Amino acid sequence: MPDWLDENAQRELVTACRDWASGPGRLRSARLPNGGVMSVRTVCLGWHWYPYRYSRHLDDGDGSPVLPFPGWLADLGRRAAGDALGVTRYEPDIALVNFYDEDARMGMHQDKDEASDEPVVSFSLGDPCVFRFGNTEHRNRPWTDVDLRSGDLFVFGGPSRFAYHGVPKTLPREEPLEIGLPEGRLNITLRVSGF
Ligand code: MD3
Ligand code: FE
Repeated sequence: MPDWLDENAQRELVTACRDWASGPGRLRSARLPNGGVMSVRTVCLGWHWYPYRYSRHLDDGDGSPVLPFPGWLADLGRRAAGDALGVTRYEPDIALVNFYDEDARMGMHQDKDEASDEPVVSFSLGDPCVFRFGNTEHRNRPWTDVDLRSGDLFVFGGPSRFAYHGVPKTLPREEPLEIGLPEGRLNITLRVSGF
């Protein structure tokens, strides 16, 4: 849903992301099982997240607390799921906040760490990107490339919930944004843990 978040809502989310990212939780570059390091930096609410599992403690041992998942964010997610899918019940309890600088990418993957098949709600802020929406069988074609822009809402329910997806690149801004994010892209996804 293009432009689902108005400029004020975008600015408020950016401010919240800055608080989550700069407080005791902070943004981290997750280490991949193959030894690589993700170019995207992430902070998680509700749980800590490692690729690819949720945890109550971080093994870099800096003692960061699990950040609370705020009620207002669940309310926003419920409105989003309602507008996109017509559902009235939606109780997300995990948020993954991803920050992309201009060189960051996310490889094709499925989101299978949650013990629930409830939809994933995604908000995009800042720089546009190419979002690659694949299939449920494997990480290869067929896929559809979609540009996501600041303010866009995307809800992935039903069979799409377990589709492979990724972000092959971010794009330069087409117009200046007055949302308090001078560069880069933020994506916030809301999930139901099922834990
Ligand atoms: C489709 N994030 O955090 S958001 C992720 O833009 C992730 O940061 C990307 O993939 C980003 O796991 C894409 C859109 C998204 C999120 C979850 C999905 C698409 C999805 C789960 C299932 C299918
Ligand atoms: Fe994902």
